[in-house]
Amino acid sequence: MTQKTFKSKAAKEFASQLDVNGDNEIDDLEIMERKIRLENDNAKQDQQRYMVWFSAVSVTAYIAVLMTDLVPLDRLDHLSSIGSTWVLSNMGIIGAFIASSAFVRNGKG
Ligand SMILES: [Ca+2]
Repeated sequence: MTQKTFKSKAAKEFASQLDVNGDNEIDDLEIMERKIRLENDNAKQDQQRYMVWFSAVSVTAYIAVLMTDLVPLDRLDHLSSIGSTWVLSNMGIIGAFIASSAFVRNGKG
């Protein structure tokens, strides 16, 4: 096995992050752990995007259905209290996602 050299400081820092146990060697287990961690982070971010899309689409559909004649006026009172909670909680999910994305993008997270 040949010794690898790193030309840039960023590459050296990245390699030092891969060396989890600090023995100055990057073995297969450390690379596999990094790969699994990246795959898990990617899956988690996909899940968050799906959740936000579901929230946005479901709130839009809820409001659209309320605007039609599908819901009789006498049933609207029953739906208004749970509907406002539904809309506000979903808007909270969307807002939290947007805020956390901006926070991470700005390099603070
Ligand atoms: Ca190591």
